[in-house]
Amino acid sequence: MINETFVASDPKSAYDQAVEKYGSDVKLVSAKQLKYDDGKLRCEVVIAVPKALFMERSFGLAEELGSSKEESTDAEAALTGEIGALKAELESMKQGIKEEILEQNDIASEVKALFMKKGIAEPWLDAQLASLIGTELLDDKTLLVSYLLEEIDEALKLKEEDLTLSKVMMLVGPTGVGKTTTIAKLAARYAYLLDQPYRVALVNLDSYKVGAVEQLAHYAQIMQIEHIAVNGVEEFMGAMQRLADYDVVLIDTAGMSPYDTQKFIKTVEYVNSDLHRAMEVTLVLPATVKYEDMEDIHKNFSFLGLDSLIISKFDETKHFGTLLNFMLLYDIPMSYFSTGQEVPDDLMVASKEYLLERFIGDIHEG
Ligand SMILES: Nc1nc2c(ncn2[C@@H]2O[C@H](COP(=O)(O)OP(=O)(O)OP(=O)(O)O)[C@@H](O)[C@H]2O)c(=O)[nH]1
Ligand SMILES: [Mg+2]
Repeated sequence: MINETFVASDPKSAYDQAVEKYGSDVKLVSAKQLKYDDGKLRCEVVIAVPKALFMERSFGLAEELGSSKEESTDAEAALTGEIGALKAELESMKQGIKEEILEQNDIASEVKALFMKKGIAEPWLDAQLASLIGTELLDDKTLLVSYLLEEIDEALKLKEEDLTLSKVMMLVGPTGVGKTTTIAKLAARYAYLLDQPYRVALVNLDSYKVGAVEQLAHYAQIMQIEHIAVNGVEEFMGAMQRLADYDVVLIDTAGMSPYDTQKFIKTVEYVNSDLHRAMEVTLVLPATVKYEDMEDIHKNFSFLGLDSLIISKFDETKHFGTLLNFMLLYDIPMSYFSTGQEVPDDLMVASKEYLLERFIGDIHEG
């Protein structure tokens, strides 16, 4: 394997460069932030790739050695370029015609406006409506609304709770979204509330917030379960070794604003440490998430390799469109919903019906 370093202003962008060059199977070795000679902070992300792939993508060697294709001539290249331009022009004309048809259709316009008002993004709606041109769905409002709801239902993914496997779950997310409270609820669920009791331990990686250790330790004490606060990757690996026999290990992390590069880099180190156990990284996202923040949250947290989504603060809003939008765009399966402040009661296994019922209620209110 060869290590290659990518540099950008934030870790996700540096990682994206690596993915663009090598595809999504790149192995992340490390990520750190450095002050360069020009005084600017930059992130260096190191990835490992097989030597042959490195040679091919960096120097085109494999192609040179293995290819017997003749070089295309200038004339061929010009022709290919022209055909490409024509195709693009045709595509844009087709797009224009579709937009016009939809704009002239009152039912499509009305339903689109309704879904947009409830938080569903325009590009997703446009794509759905364009695929319906020429069908009777565009002539009937009720049918069209049902169709779009079905499409949303189909696009939502669930992460089923598997009670047969032991699990390590790390909860990450913006500040104050309910990570620690949800960990306490999950701990109670696994330790006491299921048919069979599981051996549960809590690990705290939040060395930033004053009182963070005490907050989790307090829950651990009430529930009489193991609790370890660690600082640094070495200590984390040691703790995980000590907890090797536990069925469920829940890891709490520091809340991070999408602009907290230092904390992200630290968390990447934890995520990539060699635990000898699969770890599920779960983003805790509040149902109240703002549309403007969604993209930044996804951009930064997806860098940690998100396996699932816990939706918190379900009780704090009646409007779920923005949240649905997040899932339509980013395709991360939902595992649990947090529906209030009460530990352990206000937690439920994620349910499409529960979420969609609320969204439909909101749609019917107009
Ligand atoms: N209404 C409501 N409040 C919640 C929910 N989950 C957590 N909270 C409250 O949100 C506040 C923050 O919860 P924490 O669990 O400390 O959040 P956190 O993500 O661990 O916060 P940081 O560690 O500071 O990033 C507390 O007052 C919780 O009681 C929920 O589902 N609904
Ligand atoms: Mg916390």
